[in-house]
Amino acid sequence: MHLIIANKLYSSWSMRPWLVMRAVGLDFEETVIPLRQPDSAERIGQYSPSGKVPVLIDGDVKVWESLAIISYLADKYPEKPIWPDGMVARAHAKSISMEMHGGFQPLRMACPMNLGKRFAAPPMTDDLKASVDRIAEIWRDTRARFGAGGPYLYGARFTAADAMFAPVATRLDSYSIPVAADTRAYIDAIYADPNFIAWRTAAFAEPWTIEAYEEGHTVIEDLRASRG
Ligand SMILES: N[C@@H](CCC(=O)N[C@@H](CS)C(=O)NCC(=O)O)C(=O)O
Repeated sequence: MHLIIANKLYSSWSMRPWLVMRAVGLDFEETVIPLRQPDSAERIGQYSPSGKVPVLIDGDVKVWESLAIISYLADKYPEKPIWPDGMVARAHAKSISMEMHGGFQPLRMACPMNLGKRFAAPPMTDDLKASVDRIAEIWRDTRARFGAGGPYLYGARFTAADAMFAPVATRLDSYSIPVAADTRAYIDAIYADPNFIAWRTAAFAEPWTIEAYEEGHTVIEDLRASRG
């Protein structure tokens, strides 16, 4: 299988299926196409009918859209624990994953993923606060119902739902958004995940900085400079 993704520093949609594939130990080749380069659109277009990444190529099969890729992998490898065990937990995990995929625009617009910097908190508009409150509620409710056995949403195992929310967790941290202790604990679980650490280490090593994604935010710390 071949997963085509964009910058690990900035591309939250790319991170999601990559984390799932790593979490369940799938072998795959990856190609990183950096965004905002003169040939980015042409290179992505060679693989992706939507002109966006991630896209998964598996022989004759081409799957785009992050959640469709995860869904395809779960169909292809039913023995792999991509979703949590049990119909009820799986239905719940798919509900919150799809809510994430289609929602939280105020957070996504105000706080684009950037693993390399820590920024001052943006103005907390009503819309942004509603997004953050709903995310905290989802994590709290999911962990209370299903998470007793470990630090992830459904307990000891990192599932597709954790992959969908991983770049949400990093945004809350990157943009210094105040959160309750249980929300912080879940963010810390994502930062401690070995596959996430591998992704972030590779992100820090990337040569590209895209100013357009960084302007308008007050930098508190350049993590690539201090730890990269
Ligand atoms: N809904 C899509 C979103 C994909 C998306 O927006 N990808 C961005 C990178 S994170 C992209 O390919 N942008 C192309 C560009 O900016 O030229 C998914 O879930 O995969």
